[in-house]
Amino acid sequence: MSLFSSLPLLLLSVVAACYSETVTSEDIQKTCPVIACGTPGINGFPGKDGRDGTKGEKGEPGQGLRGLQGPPGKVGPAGNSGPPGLPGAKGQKGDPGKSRDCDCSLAASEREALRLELDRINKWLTFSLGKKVGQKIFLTNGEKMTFDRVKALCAQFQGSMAIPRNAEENRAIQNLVKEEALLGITDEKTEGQFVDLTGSRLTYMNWNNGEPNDAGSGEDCVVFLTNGKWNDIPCSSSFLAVCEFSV
Ligand SMILES: [Ca+2]
Ligand SMILES: [Ca+2]
Repeated sequence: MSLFSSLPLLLLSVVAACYSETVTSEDIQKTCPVIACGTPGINGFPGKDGRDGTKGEKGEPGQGLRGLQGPPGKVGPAGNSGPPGLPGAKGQKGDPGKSRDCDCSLAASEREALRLELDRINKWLTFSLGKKVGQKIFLTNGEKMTFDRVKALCAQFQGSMAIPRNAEENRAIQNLVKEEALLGITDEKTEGQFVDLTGSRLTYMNWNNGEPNDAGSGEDCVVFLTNGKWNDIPCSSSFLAVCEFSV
């Protein structure tokens, strides 16, 4: 039998029980309402679920096994430079050095030895290759070159193109060379006005007959002829290279 179909029967039983009690009607009015006086009823059905309560506090970590540690992360950016450190401890005293006087005396003896050696080499060169006149020596490498190349060659060896400044030097060159050689003389800047490589006008000249004639398309350089005379020629022509050096 279902609960709802048995409910009227239950109520009827309760009313009958109330009338069967041996109490007065006055007592009934005071103490016995119809249902309260009866036998306690059966508990009702459970109510609906209440609303969710407030969130509880975070629980303690669990007791499960921990996973393996992961790999290290990327290196972060470099930090700012720190303040300079404290000065280091003072070092030990060094060994005494050589005196300046001692070094100078050694250098002087070495310079004297070098000077003597250089004099000997100059004599050998003069004997075998060049011609010395006063404090000047003329040397040739035996090659034919243009004016510009001879000028550069002589400068490379701290010398300059040969220029006879007097008859003695002119004879020295004549004794040195056995073919036509270039001199360090030119009238490139002002036609007909021959100067040395510093631009100074010449005080000694030994031109061949009819020279300088600036023949053809122009002759602005000078060649030393085998007879000791000079002739102006084109600067593009190649002749024997002769340099002069101070000794
Ligand atoms: Ca000329
Ligand atoms: Ca000429």
